[in-house]
Amino acid sequence: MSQIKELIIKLSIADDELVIEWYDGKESRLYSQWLRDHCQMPTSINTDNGQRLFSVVNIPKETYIEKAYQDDKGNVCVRFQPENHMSVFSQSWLRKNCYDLNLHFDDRSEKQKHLWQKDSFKDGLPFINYESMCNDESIKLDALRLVRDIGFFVLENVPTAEGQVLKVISELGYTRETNYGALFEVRTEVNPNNLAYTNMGLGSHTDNPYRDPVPTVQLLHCLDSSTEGGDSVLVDGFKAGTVLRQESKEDFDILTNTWVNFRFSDEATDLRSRVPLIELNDSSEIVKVRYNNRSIDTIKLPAKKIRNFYKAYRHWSEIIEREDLKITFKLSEGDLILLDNTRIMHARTAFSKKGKRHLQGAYTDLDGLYSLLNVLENQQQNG
Ligand code: NM2
Ligand code: OGA
Ligand code: ZN
Repeated sequence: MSQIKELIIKLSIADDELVIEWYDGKESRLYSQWLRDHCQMPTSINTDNGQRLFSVVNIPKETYIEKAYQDDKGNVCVRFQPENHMSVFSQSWLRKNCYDLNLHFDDRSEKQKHLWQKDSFKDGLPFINYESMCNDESIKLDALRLVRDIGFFVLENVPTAEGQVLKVISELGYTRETNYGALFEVRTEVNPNNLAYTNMGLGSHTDNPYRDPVPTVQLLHCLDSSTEGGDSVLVDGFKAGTVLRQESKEDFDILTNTWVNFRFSDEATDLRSRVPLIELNDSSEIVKVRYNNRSIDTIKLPAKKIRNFYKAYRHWSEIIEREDLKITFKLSEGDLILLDNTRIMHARTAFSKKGKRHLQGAYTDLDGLYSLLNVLENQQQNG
């Protein structure tokens, strides 16, 4: 505790801020209303679950800090008027949470990722052994970190039994059921409602952009693979987005600012969405990409925008098919690929009618996977 006591060198009040001089020379200036809003006392938060018991409108507008000092344990005591409310903050809480030294980072942003291209995998693909992942939490953590950092992994030795893809999801999160079912069979069908169910090649795409919200994780488990062709292709859509931005900021801006419609319909379904092909966060960083030439709806833009849109759209389509961005491999029986469908585009090459190719697919969502990743990382940090 004596270590914690030394975090703060000096406390003072300046206008509407609490000024903290930290042990390492850094300074924080914390706005009085922020500090009152983040009060950690049992009258302000439920101390069991950390949830706040009041709303910002309950804080008087004229709130000011009357007094601030450290008690004999080093805690920072702040008296707010006109409420006459005393808040006690630990020094470590203040250091971890003060907004001027700790901006929130966006774990979905391009900035937090290891962007990749073909030559990034010279030493092989990120494989994880299925049994090890199920039996060892540190391997599960490795797998989830791969999803966060590079956007995919390949599970090896998943038993080639029906429905295993749902078992894999139950290890990591929750199944996202759709009109295609909890699980769907990817193999050649007669009268398919989707070109995925033919032997045609499929260009690089993200799945289900016509659904809002989109399923954010896709799994494909290979049960049979004896055709010629039918190779799998992956592209890092965030990397592709950065290439587009470098080559033409104008094209990039058009795709982030223009919302387009996607649609999927069959007898029982009519799904529609309206979304940008490249989505940015509030710091203009890429957080989602979408592309699916098979299911983009009629493009209806103001006439004066159509030419420039087509220039940008063609540029984007051309980049995501570049050989130097693509990795190509053939799934073997028992392999299962899991990918971040907001980032990684996938494709497959056409395959022969001779032989058998059968994948079982399913969707889950990133929120469940990231939640488990956070829990496992917290556990690792706490001991
Ligand atoms: N399937 C395989 O998003 C798409 O339409 C791609 C999806 C039919 C569930 C295919
Ligand atoms: C899909 C798809 C790829 C494949 O089903 O969404 O893209 O390898 N399939 O068949
Ligand atoms: Zn697909």
